[in-house]
Amino acid sequence: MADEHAIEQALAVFSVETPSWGYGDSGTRFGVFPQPGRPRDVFEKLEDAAEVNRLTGAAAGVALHFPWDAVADYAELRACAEGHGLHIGAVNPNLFQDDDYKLGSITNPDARVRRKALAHLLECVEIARALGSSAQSLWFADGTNYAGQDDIGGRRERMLDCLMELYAALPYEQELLVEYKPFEPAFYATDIPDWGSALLICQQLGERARVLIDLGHHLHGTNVEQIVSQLAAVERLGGLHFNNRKYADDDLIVGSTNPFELFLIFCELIGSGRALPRLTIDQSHNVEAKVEAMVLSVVNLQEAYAKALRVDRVALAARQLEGDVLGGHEVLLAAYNSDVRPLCAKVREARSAAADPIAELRSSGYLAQAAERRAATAPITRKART
Ligand code: PSV
Ligand code: MN
Repeated sequence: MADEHAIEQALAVFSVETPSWGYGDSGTRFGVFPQPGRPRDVFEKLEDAAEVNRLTGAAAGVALHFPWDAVADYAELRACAEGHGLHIGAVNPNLFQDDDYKLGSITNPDARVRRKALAHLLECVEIARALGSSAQSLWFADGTNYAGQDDIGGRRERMLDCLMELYAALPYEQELLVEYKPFEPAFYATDIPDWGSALLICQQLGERARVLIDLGHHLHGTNVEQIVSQLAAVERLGGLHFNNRKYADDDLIVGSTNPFELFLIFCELIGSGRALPRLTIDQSHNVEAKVEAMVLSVVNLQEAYAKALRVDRVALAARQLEGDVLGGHEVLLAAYNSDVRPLCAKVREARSAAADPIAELRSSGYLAQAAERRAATAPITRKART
């Protein structure tokens, strides 16, 4: 059994970024069901993020999405975050909603569209600088729906040209995270379909370009923890986007469908012997209560990490050396089946957070108060936005 004190120390500094887009209105293409009191601008999203951090003690970073979170005064936004005890996490440029991007953004056959996409990426570098963010987190919806629609190799070259310009403009403190996804919204050839493609791009760009793994971005049966291990080994694991899925990119609460996979991912992160990379929740809540969903996701992450910390690595290595196939598996199961809830509650309390964050959220009246306050005021962004 691993040393409990060391586990507590590791849990005490565990932290995950929550996504601004997970707090606001979102849904599916079939409908959006607005929730009473939902935040209407980035300032109100920060209020909700601060509540998640207050309850869990492990969510001080907030990832932002632009232009969704655009404001006129980034110094004001940064000060607002800091006033809540938060900091701005990764900046996520959005190159998937503008009409111009119908045939792609940085891969578009039209040079004008590519320049527009690059200009947005460069704008996000400046936004990150103003907000004190240390990462650009890139996901491209680019791809084709039909064979012959565009030249696959040509698209890759156009993409690399743009990304090389972006990389050259990155200040030293910013890293570049590159996400991949096999399909959706493109259904024939997504331009960065898998971790190998993302890695090749990163290797071409430079050492501050790393791959970001989103748990919802794999075909069924993919061994995600093995990808974690491979990328960590070559120091190209930039981070993870946590969510859970049953079918495709479902963006459900972390650990709700496949908690064992989550545990195994943390086992590989710890086993790599490196510091944890940037960890971010990437969820979009449709019918579930948004703040509660976020709190539960952080709690599930804390518990998965705690279980992985409990793996008896000496015993595991011994079983593996002996060729004891199920012996090693049993060592993992012993940690996975242990009850880490009291330990996590203790660590949260030591961080001045809640022993039982969900119960505390429900009894605190936070949501009702936020709804009342927001109903009585105009969103701040309307005033601040250009
Ligand atoms: C795309 O599915 C994605 O995972 C990317 O990370 C985006 O930035 C995020 O979702 C929100 O749209
Ligand atoms: Mn993602």
